Amino acid sequence: MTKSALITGITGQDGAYLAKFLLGIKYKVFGTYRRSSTPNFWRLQYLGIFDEINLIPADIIDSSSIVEAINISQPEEFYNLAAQSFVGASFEQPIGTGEITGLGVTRALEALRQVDPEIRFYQASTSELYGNKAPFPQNEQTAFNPSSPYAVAKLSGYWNTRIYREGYGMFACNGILFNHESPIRGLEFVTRKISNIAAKIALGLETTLVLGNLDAKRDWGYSPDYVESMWLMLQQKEADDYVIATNETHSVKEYVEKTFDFLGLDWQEYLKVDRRFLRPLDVNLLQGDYSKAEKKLKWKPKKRFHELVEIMIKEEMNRWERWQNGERFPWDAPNYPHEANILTRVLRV
Ligand code: NAP
Ligand code: F7E
Repeated sequence: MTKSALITGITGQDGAYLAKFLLGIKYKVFGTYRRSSTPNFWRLQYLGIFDEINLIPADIIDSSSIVEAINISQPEEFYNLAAQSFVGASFEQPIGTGEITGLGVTRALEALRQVDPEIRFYQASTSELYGNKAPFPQNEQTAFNPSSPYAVAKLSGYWNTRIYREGYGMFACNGILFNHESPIRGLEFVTRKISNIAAKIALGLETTLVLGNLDAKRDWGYSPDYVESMWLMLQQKEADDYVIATNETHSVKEYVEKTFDFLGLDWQEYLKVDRRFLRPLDVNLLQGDYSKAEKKLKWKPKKRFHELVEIMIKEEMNRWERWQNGERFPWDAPNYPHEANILTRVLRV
């Protein structure tokens, strides 16, 4: 029998890859999208699945629209990927982030509890919960110490997911996912920012890459690998929480070096550091331990750091070259403002 899944956040990186994965295993896929003045479906188009998705207008800050989306789709599985997901922006919009990324989860869980508590629920939790000063590698037992308004909002989502599981017996899982990237990652995140600007530098379209904290270390994986773990969690006998990671950690500086090495360029000639990209508080070191997922879900990452860097820069070079040759296709970069024109906060001396 065909299964149905409802994905909030289908227009984002993971939502698009998860939809592609589920369609590949013959699911009927429903996805919610927010009304905006300009269409925002480029990722679904880029992956060639736009026409196969059943779209439902809904906003995670509006409970009634979530209830309606559940009633329309009648899914077996509900994947809650909707979030204000950029840590940097959570310092600029801490209240909005709490509404969407934190209370949004409560709205989704409460809608499911009231409409059909048998629907299985996946919550997109995050390694940002560990914050600073955590021992490493981090696993499901490591204490949380959130270090941003984003992480605080996600902590509320994490606990409510557990509360609805333990209190109401709902099948609700947290995937504690470490950073995962891809060529359809948002341009504000550091990996995509580096590969996009580096490709432009290589093609003479840009002169400088401007970054903030180069010493931060992250456990970076590949988004298409990670969305499979979301599905696996919802296929188990019992609901549980899982760390999804690569067990490797690398600094932002290493990411820059590897990218420029690939292009045969000396990164030191192009990189500048500007404090406008420093966060009021940053997480210094994240490194996951995915042993539980490997043991119980039989999941492990297929792509490693070096392969990820290569996939990202190759795709960006390919796109800019196609663009220079006059080809037009669904893609965000040509419409993205120069970051020098984005004023995020007053910098006090
Ligand atoms: P993303 O590309 O930023 O996508 C976020 C999605 O949420 C977009 O579809 C966005 O819609 C939607 N959204 C935002 N506000 C909403 C609202 N008020 N109502 C309904 N939808 C809303 O993020 P991602 O990288 O795919 O991540 C997916 C989820 O995993 C997020 O919850 C994120 O916090 C979490 N996570 C990500 C990572 C990672 O490294 N990627 C790691 C751990 C956890 P629009 O397109 O309209 O903006
Ligand atoms: O930053 C440093 C920055 O914005 C990574 C989200 O998906 O993963 C993501 O959060 C590091 C930070 O991702 C720049 O300070 C230096 O230390 O790519 P990012 P993130 O904050 O780790 C987690 C797991 C999530 O859950 C989130 O949703 O890179 N960094 N210079 C910079 N970061 C950015 N964005 N831009 C810079 O210029």
